[in-house]
Amino acid sequence: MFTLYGDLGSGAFSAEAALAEAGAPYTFELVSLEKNEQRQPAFLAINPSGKMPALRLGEGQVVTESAAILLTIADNFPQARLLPPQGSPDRAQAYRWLAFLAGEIYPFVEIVDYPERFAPEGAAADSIKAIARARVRERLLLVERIATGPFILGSGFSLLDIYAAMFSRWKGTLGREWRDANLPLLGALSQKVAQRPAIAPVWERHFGPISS
Ligand SMILES: N[C@@H](CCC(=O)N[C@@H](CS)C(=O)NCC(=O)O)C(=O)O
Repeated sequence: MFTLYGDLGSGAFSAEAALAEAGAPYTFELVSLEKNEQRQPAFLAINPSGKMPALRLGEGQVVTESAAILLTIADNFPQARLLPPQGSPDRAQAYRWLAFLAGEIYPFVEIVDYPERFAPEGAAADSIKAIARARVRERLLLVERIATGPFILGSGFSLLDIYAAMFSRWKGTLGREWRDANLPLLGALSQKVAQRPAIAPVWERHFGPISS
């Protein structure tokens, strides 16, 4: 049994969708971002960096970092084929874009969500937020260009689709109007991800109906 810690609509979506797609047994422990519970001692004991998601494996060990969690789930459930075959060109592309989303985009989400953490005394948190949002948009547009469909990789559905769809749903980070006008392919991809039978209920809990 796995235990997933996180909030609805957060990075925990990607981990939960992967667990559901793999048919893994898991429980979901809610950690409220609104109540700042990720910074309380109970959660810091699970992930000292105060970030979600965190996944407790059956043996009790904890894995954090969303990309590491996704790869761990793929490793644990090879029959779910959450990644293209090992050694294939598409496997390399899956690693490439997972790393891009995790390393080049996710850190800017913290700046958009919590600009005051990055604004020294007197600095304008609003302009820092605007700059970070521009970087997220610019980089997600690179992912939009490769999402030619139906899935990002020619070999078919993978973890990358779950992860990219999640980033494109964060309308608070992207701005809903901008997202709808600029990410049509990621929008179509999100529909596909949201409609997968195992993921559909997870998507609904985290993001509501796909149209919103
Ligand atoms: N590098 C981390 C980033 C995770 C992250 O920033 N998660 C957000 C929620 S989507 C969070 O926990 N934010 C709370 C905070 O920064 O206090 C990962 O990939 O898991």
